[in-house]
Amino acid sequence: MTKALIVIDIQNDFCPGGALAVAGGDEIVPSVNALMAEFPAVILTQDWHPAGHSSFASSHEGATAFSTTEMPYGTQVLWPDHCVQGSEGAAFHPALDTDRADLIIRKGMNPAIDSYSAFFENDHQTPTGLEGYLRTRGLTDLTLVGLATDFCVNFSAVDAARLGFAVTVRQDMCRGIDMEGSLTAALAGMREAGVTVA
Ligand code: VGL
Ligand code: ZN
Repeated sequence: MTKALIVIDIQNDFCPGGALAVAGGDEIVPSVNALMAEFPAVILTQDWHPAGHSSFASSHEGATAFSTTEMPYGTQVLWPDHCVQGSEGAAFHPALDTDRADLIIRKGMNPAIDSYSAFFENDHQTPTGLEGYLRTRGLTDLTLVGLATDFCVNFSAVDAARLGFAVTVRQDMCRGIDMEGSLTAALAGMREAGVTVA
C-alpha cells in the first residue's frame, strides 16, 4: 500500500465554460475515474479561494487577467476570478468520481498568497499538510493527473519530487493553460526535478 493517485483541481472553473477554462479539461474525467481503481489511495485537490483573493486581476486596480505582478514571494500571474469558496465554479466536475477520495485537500485560502502546489503555498514555505498525510500513511509513490499541467500539476509534481517522493505525471490525463510557452517549460522543469512524465 505505497501508491497514491493525486487528482489536481478537476473543478468546473478549469473546464470548458468555467472562469479559467483549460482546453479539453473535461476530456480527462472518464480516464481519471477509471485510473482510481488501480490505486489503494486517492487524494483530490481543490483550488479554494476567498472572494477578492490577491491572485485575482480584479483585486488589483487597472490590472488585466493573465498579466503579472510582483508579490513579496515572487512574480504572480493575475487570474480571472475563479474557484471562489462555495461557488459552482469551485465544485468538482460533476462527472468526477469524488466518492473514491480518501482525502480532499483545499488550497489557496490565504488571501495574500496563491497556492498552485498541493504541498506548499507559492511562498514555497507554508505547508498544506499533504506531506504529513502521505508520510504517516506510508504513501511514497505518487501519480499525478489533472489541471492545469503547467501550473498546479507542475508545482505539485516538482515539490513532491523535491520532498523525496517517487513521482509520475500522466500527461495523457492532464491538460494545460499554456501561457507563453509555460507548458514546454513545465515539462522540462518537471523532468529536471526527477519527475517521470509518462
Ligand atoms: C490553477 C491558476 C490559478 C491550477 C489554479 O489549478 O492550475 N491555475 N489557480
Ligand atoms: Zn487558483
